[in-house]
Amino acid sequence: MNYKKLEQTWRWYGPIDPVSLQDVKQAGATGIVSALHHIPHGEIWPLEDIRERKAIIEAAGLTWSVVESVPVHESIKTRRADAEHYLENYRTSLRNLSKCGIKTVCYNFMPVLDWTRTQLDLEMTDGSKALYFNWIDLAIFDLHILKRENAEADYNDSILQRANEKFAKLNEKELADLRVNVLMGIPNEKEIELETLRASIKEYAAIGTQGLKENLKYFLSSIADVCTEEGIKMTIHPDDPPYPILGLPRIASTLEDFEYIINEVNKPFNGVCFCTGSLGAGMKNDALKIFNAVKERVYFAHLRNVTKDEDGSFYEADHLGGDVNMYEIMKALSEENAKRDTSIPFRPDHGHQMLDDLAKETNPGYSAIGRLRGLAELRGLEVGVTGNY
Ligand code: DNO
Repeated sequence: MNYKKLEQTWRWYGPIDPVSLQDVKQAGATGIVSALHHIPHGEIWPLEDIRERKAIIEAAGLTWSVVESVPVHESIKTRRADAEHYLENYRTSLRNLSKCGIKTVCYNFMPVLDWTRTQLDLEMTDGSKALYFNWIDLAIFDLHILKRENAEADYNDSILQRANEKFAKLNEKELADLRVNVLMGIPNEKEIELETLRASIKEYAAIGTQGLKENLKYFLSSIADVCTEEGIKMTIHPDDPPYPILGLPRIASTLEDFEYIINEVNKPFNGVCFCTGSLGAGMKNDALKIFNAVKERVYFAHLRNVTKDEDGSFYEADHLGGDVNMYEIMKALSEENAKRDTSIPFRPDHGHQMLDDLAKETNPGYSAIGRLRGLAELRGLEVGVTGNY
């Protein structure tokens, strides 16, 4: 096979990121994944702001390869009366990005919350720290902090019992930390308030899973012409974790979900951000099988790993450890990449907080050294898999 190299990218939160562009270069990435986090969700991304960010990235000798994310406003996901206004704004933001030559966009369609974890500093045996999702802690949040009606019905007896036992021993600080961790969003973006979450849960209960699927279809159909004209590729990020939590519907979690998404709006612009960590957290998900089903539409990849326990709780493992067989994924991704005109960008998604970063202020999952390790391992794996030195 005539292999070519994947594009090595790195998520950068912009000038406020404690990791500098020079750090990124030293890690060996060439592409940047970035977003305008200072623009409130739903507002138009102005041309000047896009140009400014692009100039900063290029001045460092790097390329702005992917936007992650142009957030989809809640009014679109729930298709409220003002959805059309936000769709028009979204199309304008896409046109502005295209004018600057940025053509790959990541987004998600998760209700209210982006990724969810219950702990951000689970200590590994080597002393590094990882992000953690634990069902018992989620149940404590749900029952005792959020106090959601009928929440008990969503947990099995064993989880409920352990949650109640653990709750009885938690102090105020531990409870406050749990609340912050679950509600935490993207660095420098607005945090979700408990009251907003409660109201959203009600709103989404009325919409349901099928309703949310229809709303995604509506969103994709509404941006299809702009994306096709401008040559923009949209990539939907899987739900993280890939199952319903807190009574909220999920629609981008399984093989069937992705087949639905692609088949319902079957046009080349409608693509997938293949995230091994998010998909790998699903007990029934086979990441390789999902990749093979959607590979022609994979325009961006997040490579990371998870280790699950029998409850389905998981921690973020080393990139080449955990439940996802990264060797198989890298092989399949490299084979798909060989067929493309332009390389598929991937980024080492998350990393452990380790070495000097343990003493630094870092964005959860996005410290420098853990990702540097991840990228180095993945880059080596790619050379090993392809023989393309
Ligand atoms: C977490 C990320 C997500 C992702 C968005 C994409 O670390 O993978 O926040 O960027 O869900 O829209």
